[in-house]
Amino acid sequence: MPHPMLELYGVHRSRATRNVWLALEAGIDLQIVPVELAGRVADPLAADAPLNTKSPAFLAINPMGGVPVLKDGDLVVSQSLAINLHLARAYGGDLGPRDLTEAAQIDQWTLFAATDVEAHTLRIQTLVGKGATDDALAEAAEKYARPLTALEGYLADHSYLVGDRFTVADINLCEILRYATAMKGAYAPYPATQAYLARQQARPAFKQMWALREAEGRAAAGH
Ligand SMILES: N[C@@H](CCC(=O)N[C@@H](CS)C(=O)NCC(=O)O)C(=O)O
Repeated sequence: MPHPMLELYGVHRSRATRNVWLALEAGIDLQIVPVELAGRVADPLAADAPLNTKSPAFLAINPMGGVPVLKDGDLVVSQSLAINLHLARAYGGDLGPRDLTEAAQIDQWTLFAATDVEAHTLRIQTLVGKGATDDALAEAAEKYARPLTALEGYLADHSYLVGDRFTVADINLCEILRYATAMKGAYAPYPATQAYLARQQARPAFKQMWALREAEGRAAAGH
């Protein structure tokens, strides 16, 4: 679908993955403007530092100092999930809502992901990264059980979250569920959720997004 020039400030190794996945699903041409995470830059405020999340020029665009940020003409949108909702509605065809009912359902699942799931999955990912004990991981998994049990019940008889088709709601939730896969067997007690996530991650656009992310990681590591 023809659309105006869309610029996404960020890097593939960030929450921009969810926007890149959606863009690849919808055939949206998203130009990446590289903005590195400050924590990955030796001296983020040095004169020769690459544009990063602490650069004054980037803070002028997003005072929160977080990527991604979308520029769509004069419209500047931060918050990765809001960016996806906008892209889906404006340029995503059936990835977006067909009516107000679907719009409410997409919002519901997106906010479920942001407010009921993300803190748990990020915590689990961080604990795994720090080499936490099995006990600490089990405790984090236990705290994650409530939203997962609710989701498992829904997915037991739904293939997708909204409208019996793949939508932006699935991208928004799956990218947030993904963090907890750092913990081996995190979704094993939730077979419908595990199978749902595996199905979405088998989509060509997800794999393309992941390849871009890995290529960026290799380039950053200097090989
Ligand atoms: N809720 C925001 C979070 C944005 C955010 O914190 N992004 C991280 C990268 S995923 C970041 O830019 N961190 C700043 C930094 O590390 O300097 C969103 O979903 O866009």
